[in-house]
Amino acid sequence: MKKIWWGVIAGIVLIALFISISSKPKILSNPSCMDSDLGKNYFEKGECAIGDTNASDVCFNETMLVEQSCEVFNEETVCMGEQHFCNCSEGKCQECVSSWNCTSWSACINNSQTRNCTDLNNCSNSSSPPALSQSCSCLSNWTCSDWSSCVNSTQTRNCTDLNNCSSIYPSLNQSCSPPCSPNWTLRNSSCANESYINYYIDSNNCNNLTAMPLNQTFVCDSDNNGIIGTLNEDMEIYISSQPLNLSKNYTSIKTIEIKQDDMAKVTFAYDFSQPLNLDNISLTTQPSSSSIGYTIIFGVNKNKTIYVDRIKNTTQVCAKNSEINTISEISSSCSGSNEYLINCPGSNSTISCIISGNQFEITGLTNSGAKEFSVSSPTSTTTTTTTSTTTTTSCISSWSCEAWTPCSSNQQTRICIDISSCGTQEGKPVTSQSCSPPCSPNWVCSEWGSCSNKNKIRTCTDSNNCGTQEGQPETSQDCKDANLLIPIVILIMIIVVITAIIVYLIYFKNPRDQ
Ligand SMILES: [Ca+2]
Ligand SMILES: [Ca+2]
Ligand SMILES: [Ca+2]
Repeated sequence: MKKIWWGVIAGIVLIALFISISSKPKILSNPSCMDSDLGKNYFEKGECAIGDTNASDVCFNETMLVEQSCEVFNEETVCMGEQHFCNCSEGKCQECVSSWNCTSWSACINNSQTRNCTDLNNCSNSSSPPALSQSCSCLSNWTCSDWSSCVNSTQTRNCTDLNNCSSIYPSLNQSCSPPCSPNWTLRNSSCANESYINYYIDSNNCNNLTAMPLNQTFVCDSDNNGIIGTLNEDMEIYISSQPLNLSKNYTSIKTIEIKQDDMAKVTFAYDFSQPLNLDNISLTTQPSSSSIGYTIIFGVNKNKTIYVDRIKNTTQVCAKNSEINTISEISSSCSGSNEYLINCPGSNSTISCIISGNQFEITGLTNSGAKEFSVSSPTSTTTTTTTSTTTTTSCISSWSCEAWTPCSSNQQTRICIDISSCGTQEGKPVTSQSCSPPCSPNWVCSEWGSCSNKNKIRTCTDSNNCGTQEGQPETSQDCKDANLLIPIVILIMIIVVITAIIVYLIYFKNPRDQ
């Protein structure tokens, strides 16, 4: 039995030996095959040698190594090459060296910045990348927009930190003042030396005078004598039959005569509640060489009487009832607008003419000029004569004024426009004057006095001293005589008693009689 067991064990050992021999690779430590780098060592250049032949590890190209090692082939040991892909150089695979490429550092936020790095050689065994974050200190670099326009006294702007430090922002709003617009307010100087000046102040005090309206000077009556301006040498002015005297104060309505060579040429009534502006008035009459007489009065827009010399001894005049400057403005045929041919004595429309000595006396004109009318009088003569007497042919202003405004702060104004639109302020009437507000009387009356001659009186005085009788209460009254009142009452009572007795007698006594 023991021998059988030994036989089985020996068989199993033999079978295992056979299997082990047949399955093991046939790499043998063949003394005739020598590999200097001891097998498949890709990172060392080796040389495989068998007898006289040898083969070195070589780079087939940059990416492929042919690695030599001793191998069994067809039961023979040979040097066999194997393809191995790697970064091949000098007969061996080179160690992979990472080539790190990093982005630039990010903006500094919270004193830290980062970057990304990639291995350009994409080494599988790549070393750890360079530092991907670092500490930093941020310096803001603010860029701000312009301030916005001023709204509700505030303006704003936007600011950006180019370094994105996001630290404390600069101020993004501020208080402001809106741009100043001058508000030109008219003022006028007080009247001095017969003139005053309209000037302007900026009530907004912008201190910007570029658009300030120009000052304007106007005439006025600073010495309150009722006269403005100076007397033309060609004119003699008589007021209430006395020569004009500038040291006098003229008030109320007066008759004014404008004379030439002691002969009245124009007369009119003038109310000196407005000063008479002599600078506005001009008088033109025919020169000595003229064959006809004429008179032109300018600047007196009032109902007036004009005197025209009778040189030709005719009995007709042509009057022109509109502002004229030269005699040539009256047509030679007396057929122009506002022209009236008048037989003297006689009248045409509202204009009348009489002959007084060697003058025509023409009444009813408001504006004005009149000339002796002669059919044969050549126009050329007239024209020639006018040029010798007329000093100006420029535009003549014709001022028309509205009513004064109510008195306010002791001032009142009015608007005056030049109907002729001459574009000049010359001769413009005053448009501002001092005034007193309308006075309201405040009547204070005493007690009624005792009756005298059936009349009683009291005194009432105006504490405001308005100088008017307006609204004054009655100051005298008939007396209702109190002594008469008692007898009248007694008489009425007697009549009532008598009537009562009569009624009693008729209605209460009669039944008893029946
Ligand atoms: Ca080798
Ligand atoms: Ca090798
Ligand atoms: Ca004066």
